[in-house]
Amino acid sequence: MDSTVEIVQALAAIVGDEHVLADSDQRAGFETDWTGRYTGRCSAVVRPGTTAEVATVLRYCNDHAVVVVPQAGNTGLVGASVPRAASSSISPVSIVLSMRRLDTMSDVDVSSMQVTAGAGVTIADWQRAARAGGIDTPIDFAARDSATVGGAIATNAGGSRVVRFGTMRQQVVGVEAVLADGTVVGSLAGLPKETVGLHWPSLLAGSEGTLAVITAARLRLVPHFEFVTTMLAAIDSVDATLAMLAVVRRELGSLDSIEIMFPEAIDLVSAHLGTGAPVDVPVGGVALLIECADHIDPTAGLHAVLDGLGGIAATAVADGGPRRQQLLDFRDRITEAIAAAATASGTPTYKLDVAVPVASIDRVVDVARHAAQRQQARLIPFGHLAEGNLHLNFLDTADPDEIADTVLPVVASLGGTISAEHGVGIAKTKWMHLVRSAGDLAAQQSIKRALDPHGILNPGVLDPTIGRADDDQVP
Ligand code: 2HG
Ligand code: ZN
Repeated sequence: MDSTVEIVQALAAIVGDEHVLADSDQRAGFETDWTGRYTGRCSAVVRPGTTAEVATVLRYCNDHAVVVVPQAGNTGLVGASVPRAASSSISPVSIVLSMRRLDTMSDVDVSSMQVTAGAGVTIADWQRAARAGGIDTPIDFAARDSATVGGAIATNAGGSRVVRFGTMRQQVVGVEAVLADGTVVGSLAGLPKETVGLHWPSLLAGSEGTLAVITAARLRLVPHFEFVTTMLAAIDSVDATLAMLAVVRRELGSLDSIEIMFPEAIDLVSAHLGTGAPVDVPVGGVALLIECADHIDPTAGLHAVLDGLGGIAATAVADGGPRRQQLLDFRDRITEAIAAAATASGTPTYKLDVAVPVASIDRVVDVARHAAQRQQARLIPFGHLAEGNLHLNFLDTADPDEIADTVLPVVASLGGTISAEHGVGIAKTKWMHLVRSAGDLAAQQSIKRALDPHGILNPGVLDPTIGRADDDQVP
């Protein structure tokens, strides 16, 4: 085998010396994830600038048994985009393939409501381009300034507008990607109807860099709504919240997002922002952040629907401007508040991202609270109400596995999932069998072997054989 130095030189010959970062201080920012929980070592960071360069790099790595960890915004929360120990069973040499330089975008096409974006385009830039064309993106989430289109497809990211437009998977009209051997697959033609065999966007959305490296995508756009009404509401109980959800989903065509925050989350973010919450959340209650967006002012419609409902303790409303941003901050900045608390305590946050049928969210939060109490940890629960998607953040956990072993089987028994929108990465592989049958997992591994026979693409990620205790039950 070639030495690491020879491999790095060969890769530099493909992308240019200045786009290979081999020194440890240059690599550092690419080797540890955003939360500080996942970290590893790579031989170099390689930063291709075109699809052709990605293909040549992958062909070389495939031929020389070099592990490839694709990365773009490095905002992932499950350890899928940083180097890891599992690579060493494949090869001692690994690279982070940084996709950030693939950041070009086509003109926005308003007649098809589509745009083509490189994998390294940030969600915020995608949004800016759409809005400059008088339309909007169907996806939005707090990490928009760093998270990229490629990463969002690879993890099937969701965010706050899923209630209206679906997850990232549903926004990808076409995708261009490179297989491990350098073959370029997919299409950016943007045909809403095209049925000639395998649908690459469906296969690659959620594949977390294990089947191919996404280089560009043809993305769906949606109308821009001139009027947005934002409401932070304190609700007496989760039962009242569920009753309200059913009514607003049925009656409010303008519903754009409905986010849930349990009192622990509101308290933490209020302290972080240095301001009291605009509404007091009653004991046993929750806060909801509701947004309605339309071509006519949706405020009166929102009030009319809520007026007949019980359980609303208090509301704060904004129809734009700094006041809207203030209300949004109580939701958008929770992750940042959690990260600050973790930094202060010196223990990285342990994050679970689960989804259950909405009627069961209270039960899951209860189980999570007890799991936290047993370890004298602190639970910060919040999430996306309509999808029953709960972000269960544990601060100061002594034993994260014990938390997952307690919470995830309950989630599975309620008909839920162990990952809703953050992916599995290396963080949740041990629990995949709770929600996928042995046959299902074996079929997924067969597809992986067919597309990446040497296993160079993101080894360990989504691999159900990693971290499985022998006595685990397989359904
Ligand atoms: C969000 O909804 C993100 O803000 C991050 O999915 C969630 O920090 C988290 O757990
Ligand atoms: Zn989320």
